[in-house]
Amino acid sequence: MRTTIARTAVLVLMPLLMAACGQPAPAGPRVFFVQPQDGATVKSPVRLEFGAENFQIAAVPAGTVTESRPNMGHHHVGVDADCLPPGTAIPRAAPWVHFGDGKNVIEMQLPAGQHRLTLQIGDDMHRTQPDLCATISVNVTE
Ligand SMILES: [Cu+2]
Repeated sequence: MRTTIARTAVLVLMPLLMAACGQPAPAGPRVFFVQPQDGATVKSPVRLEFGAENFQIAAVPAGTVTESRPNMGHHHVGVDADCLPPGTAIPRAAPWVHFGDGKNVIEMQLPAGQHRLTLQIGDDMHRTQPDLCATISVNVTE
């Protein structure tokens, strides 16, 4: 009797659970390191590769840019830097590197030791966007 009730419950609940799982919440934009992995031990020069989802990576238009295109931007890497708050103009100076050409890869020279790498999206005006930042740690060996 108890088994029957349990089986019935499973038969009734499973389709509901599967239906719930089959409909993922709408995914927001995301930026991440394709490589290296967080916590990796790497040799300099270190190949950094960036990925983005639900957000378009594009080169900054040529000439004077006075406004940003929506949902579009480029990568920036800060060495031993933290995520800047949304709406901040990313400095055009160390420790930040701009990828205004739309690239998503670089061979970066890093001194040996533990480093924090922050990947942050900036729009055409190089301003940070909400939730579009990721930080990893790497251990660079000689
Ligand atoms: Cu920039």
